[in-house]
Amino acid sequence: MTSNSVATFLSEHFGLTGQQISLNPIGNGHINTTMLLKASQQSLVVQKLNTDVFPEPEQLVNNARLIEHHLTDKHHAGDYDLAIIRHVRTVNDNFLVNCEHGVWRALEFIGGSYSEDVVANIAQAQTAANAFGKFALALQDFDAKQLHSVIPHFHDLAMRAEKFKAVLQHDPVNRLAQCQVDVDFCLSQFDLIDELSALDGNIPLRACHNDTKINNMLFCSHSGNAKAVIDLDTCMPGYWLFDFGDMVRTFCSPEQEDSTNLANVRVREEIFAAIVKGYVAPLQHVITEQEKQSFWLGAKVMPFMIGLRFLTDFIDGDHYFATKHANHNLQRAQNQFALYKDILRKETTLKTILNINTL
Ligand code: ADP
Ligand code: GN1
Ligand code: MG
Repeated sequence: MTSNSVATFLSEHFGLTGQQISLNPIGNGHINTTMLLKASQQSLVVQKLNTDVFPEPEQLVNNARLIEHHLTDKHHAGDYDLAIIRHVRTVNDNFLVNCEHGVWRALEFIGGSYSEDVVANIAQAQTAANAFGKFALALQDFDAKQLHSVIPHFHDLAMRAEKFKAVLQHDPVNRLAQCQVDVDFCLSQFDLIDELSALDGNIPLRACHNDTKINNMLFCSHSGNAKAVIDLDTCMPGYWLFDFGDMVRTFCSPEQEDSTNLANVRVREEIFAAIVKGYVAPLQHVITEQEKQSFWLGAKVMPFMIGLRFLTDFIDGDHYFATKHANHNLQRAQNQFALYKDILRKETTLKTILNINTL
């Protein structure tokens, strides 16, 4: 099937009509293939789901639709003011279509919007964190047990460490020698696992987004306000510290996640403060003291854990994350470890910022 025939196939299934149909990639996601399907009257975001990562695409869609319904009720009650990304039905009343090119779904396209890979300024960080906070608040009374665990143990550092050690044993593509320093560094950091397990039972399990990357926020092209929280694929029960930590991971550095300019990979403290302010404000009446205390650990753990996952995939031969070249996962991992080290260096300052802004 050519790209033209995929476009035709998808437009027929999702009921798009007209002569000029185009299909072009959008965004920088590492897992699914996300494209804009454009016809003269309408555009849709179409995604080829990565069925190695999400072997049960029906469960993924079910989860997202439950959340869509919940947010829609909140919206009608005046309790949620962001746009809600809805799945689009096929002409046969399904949400998924299969073709020789994979399993596809379509989402309503939100026009007049953009996303960022690097946070541009303090106001933008606060706006995005506030929107993720509103999203978390809206899901506060959602029964997280309804959600299928599409990737079990997703933010379980102990499981990630086990996978890492297993791949080290096999070194399947002989890459270990190339990254021994990074491997040794990772092996020296696993006390974090005990720090995390000490939290179990002390903080509530919440319905979490679990991928609060800055590029999973849509901003309004005119005002710069937050328009929608997107990419609900990994919404599952979890802890807010991970959503907080993933914002720190992806908002704070002035460099892209795969930048090799490690000298400039650092936490912008003013952006860190903006995340705390923006995220905690909507949650202030529901967040517990222990949860606030846990945010420091979230800020540390997320850059380390995602770095560990990139490094694991590098050693394993790049099966999980999409890569553009042979060292891509290694560069991403080294970038994340540089950020993690800067967070550790700035512990006193960042903890003070956290305390002042969560009083
Ligand atoms: P991925 O799994 O590839 O990360 P996302 O759902 O995050 O998929 O989408 C990738 C990018 O596509 C986003 O960063 C955003 O720029 C754009 N995008 C996604 N959904 C929409 C939408 N509903 N309307 C407009 N743009 C979107
Ligand atoms: C992946 O799909 P995307 O690019 O939004 C990954 C996240 C990582 C992120 C690192 C299902 O997110 O967990 O934090 O890359 N998603 C999955 O940038 O593994
Ligand atoms: Mg995304």
